[in-house]
Amino acid sequence: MTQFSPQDSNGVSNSDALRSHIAAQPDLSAHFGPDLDVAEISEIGDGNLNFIFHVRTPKAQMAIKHAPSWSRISRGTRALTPDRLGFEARALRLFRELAPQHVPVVYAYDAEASILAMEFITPHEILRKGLMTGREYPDFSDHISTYLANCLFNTSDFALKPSAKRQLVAEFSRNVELCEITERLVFTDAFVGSDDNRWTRPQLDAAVGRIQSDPIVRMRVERLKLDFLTRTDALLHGDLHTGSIMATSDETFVIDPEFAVFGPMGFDIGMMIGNLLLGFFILPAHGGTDAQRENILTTIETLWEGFSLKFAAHWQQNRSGGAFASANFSAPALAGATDAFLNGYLARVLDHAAGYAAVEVVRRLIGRAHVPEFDAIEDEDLRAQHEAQALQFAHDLLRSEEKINAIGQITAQARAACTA
Ligand code: SR1
Ligand code: MG
Repeated sequence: MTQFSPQDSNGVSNSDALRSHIAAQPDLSAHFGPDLDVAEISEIGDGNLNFIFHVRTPKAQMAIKHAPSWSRISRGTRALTPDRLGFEARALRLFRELAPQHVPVVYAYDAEASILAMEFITPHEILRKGLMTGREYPDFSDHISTYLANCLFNTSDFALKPSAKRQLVAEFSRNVELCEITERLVFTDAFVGSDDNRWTRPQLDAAVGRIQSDPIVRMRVERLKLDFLTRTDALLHGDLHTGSIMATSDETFVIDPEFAVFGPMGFDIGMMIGNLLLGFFILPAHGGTDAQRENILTTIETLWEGFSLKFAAHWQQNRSGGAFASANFSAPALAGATDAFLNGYLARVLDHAAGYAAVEVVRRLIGRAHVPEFDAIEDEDLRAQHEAQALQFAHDLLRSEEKINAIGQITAQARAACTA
């Protein structure tokens, strides 16, 4: 085993170390053959935790992810288990089996070196960046709803036998350090308060104070957090934001599931919707048109509609798990009750998703980990104007006593928040 450190804590990359490491791994070097000596290696990651290297020769290329024993955002000062990459490798392989068109191939995972070698997705770009420039993705909602329905249904008790499900739950329950980040950054710090928080000051001070001192919001977020901690509906991606998606107008890949854990289905769906909404709120500051904004709302609506239809199709055709006996369908006394059960289940997922979407909007604007589409706006008053609209939207959604039972309620509230 070669000792491997492609990047030191000061951010200086070491391509030669990576080249030597690949050369010493037959399954990796076989991809490149003798061209490995002339392979171009560049660090292309822009995430908070890891480094991504693009290794390419004229004949082959791959993405190599390295997880150091600290987080990138901390520049080496905050320790973080490199085991996170093992959970990512395992989740990627599982999700690839369930949604092959939307998950990259894993070539190799080396736990000792903390290296994950994957298919290099090209010419796709990070969805967050594309949306920021007003690019449209007409098939995205179809793709992501397929990914979500396939992965969530097929890792749930509707598809898995209890013994298999419990083993998977136990396996991913060990992803404790990354879950702790979510528990703290998503559900706690932004709402309870933390020195790590940051927001556009003083413009947003009052809005932040209103959210953090609202007992209805605080208790709703506690309930959502409790559901995240205790429910094991399905294996979640765990960090499904628009920076975890690579897309062209006709292909979509979901990457980066290092936060994978069992949890409520609405968490992944809500994270996705929340991040699309962040793109919606900030688009005018990037010169986006009303039509482009409306397109993001349509994407959210068709994402949910596609998910519920595809989930229902799995429910009809692929129920092989421990939950919900097939005999229920042939019992005359239960006619209609089975549909009511599914509809009730999906209604709960949507209501959860609405809550998690609102939580995500808040924490990305006032917590520690912001999103680049807002941070890129240098004019603070302009940025704060759109942040305030997004915060008001999320605040109203979290306060609402009315259950969200149609996706149109969320998009209508987003539209209304921009005209209030
Ligand atoms: C310290 S990591 C901050 C955030 O980046 C990741 O993408 C997750 O969203 C996490 O909350
Ligand atoms: Mg990530």
